[in-house]
Amino acid sequence: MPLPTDPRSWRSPLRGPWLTSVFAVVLLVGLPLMIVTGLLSYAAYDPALGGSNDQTPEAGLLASYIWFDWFTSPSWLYRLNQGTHVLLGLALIPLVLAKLWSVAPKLFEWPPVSSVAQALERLSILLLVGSILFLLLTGVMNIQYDYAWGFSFYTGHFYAAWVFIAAFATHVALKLPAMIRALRSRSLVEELRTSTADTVAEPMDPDHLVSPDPAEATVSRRGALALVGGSSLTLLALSVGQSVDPLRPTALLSPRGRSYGDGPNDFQINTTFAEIGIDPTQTGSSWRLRLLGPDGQTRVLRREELLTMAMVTEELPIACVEGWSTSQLWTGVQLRELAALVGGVDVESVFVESMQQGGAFSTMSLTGKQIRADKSLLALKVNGVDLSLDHGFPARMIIPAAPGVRNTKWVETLTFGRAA
Ligand SMILES: Nc1nc2c(c(=O)[nH]1)N[C@H]1C(S)=C(S)[C@@H](COP(=O)(O)O)O[C@H]1N2
Ligand SMILES: [Mo]
Repeated sequence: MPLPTDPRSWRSPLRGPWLTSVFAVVLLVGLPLMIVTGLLSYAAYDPALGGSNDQTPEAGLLASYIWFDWFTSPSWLYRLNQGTHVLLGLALIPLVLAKLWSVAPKLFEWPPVSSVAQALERLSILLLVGSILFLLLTGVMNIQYDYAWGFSFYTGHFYAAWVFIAAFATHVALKLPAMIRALRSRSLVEELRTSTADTVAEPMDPDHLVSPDPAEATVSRRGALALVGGSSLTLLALSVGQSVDPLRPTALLSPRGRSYGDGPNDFQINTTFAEIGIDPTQTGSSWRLRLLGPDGQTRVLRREELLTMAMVTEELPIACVEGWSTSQLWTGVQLRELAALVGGVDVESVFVESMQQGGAFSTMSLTGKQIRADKSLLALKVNGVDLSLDHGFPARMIIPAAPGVRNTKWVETLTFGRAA
């Protein structure tokens, strides 16, 4: 049997510039959308807040596109952004694999280097393929297994994204003319009408995608496109329910897609109360909310005292970076009212501390914009009843338009500051 480095070992008659370009043009639309939503997601994490929020203090130029504080409205902004990023990413997996299959002979080309220009092109392909597989793999693992590796998802996915962006831009610049030419070489409508029996290889091409010794077709181009498109749509259909409340039970591929019963507290939980090991007696009548102001003012409030303050009820989403989201009716005290209690009318930051000891999400910083937003709440209730322990009883943050991770549960201390 010939080795994969031998062009004669690649015999599918479907392989050729036209089919590769059909996959390419879909990716050319999809991947930039992945890049934009990905970069926006990173901006939503507000790396400028530093401290417990950001694990890429060396990002430098790579984060220089973030000249704004993340938005606080519309409240569904992060939900839409992240739902798009994750669902589209899942749907693109079959396309990426099909595209790689279609250019496989090139990936195995031998000798590996024949000229300087070709060496540079191959290097960009290596970075392109390596980074996209890394991004898809870490993305899927982040959804399915929460952080099952030795590095931070946030850091790894971010730096790999920049490798990908550079390699993708290079690849598009080099290949765009060939893609357009190949797309013009055949009619899509005609391909979709061609049966397997009539499927023959494309004419030999300068890039050597077409097999020098094509076998007989076992599937038509129409069949191949249907297989790839069908796989994408299936992944999408089995995942979309994780971001759309009424479709929840259809999200069979999503770890948090299962249905949760009909009670007011029956919706997704990433981290349960039992998992994080807070002593349950701490959430009882001895619980106090501590407020620290920018000039050293302090207030200590019992839950009953908080409940006598002006209550605001808002329908607001929790939208995790993992793509799942859910909208619920939260009731609580506006964050800016709490700031006012400790003299913080002009505050520009708040440091939130949970009763949870340790773990990446036990502390969190928020911006002045987030403190001032009408819909930023310290929530005490959800859907008309007290929060359950799993949802953060006695109190949790609910920040509009922000990533779910901003919604710290089991809040104990809020420290307001003047400097951002
Ligand atoms: N104290 C604490 N708050 C937390 C978390 C946590 O692990 N600990 N998880 C965060 C994350 S990642 C999300 S998406 C939201 C929603 O998670 P939940 O479903 O566990 O409430 O809560 C956030 N608040
Ligand atoms: Mo999350």
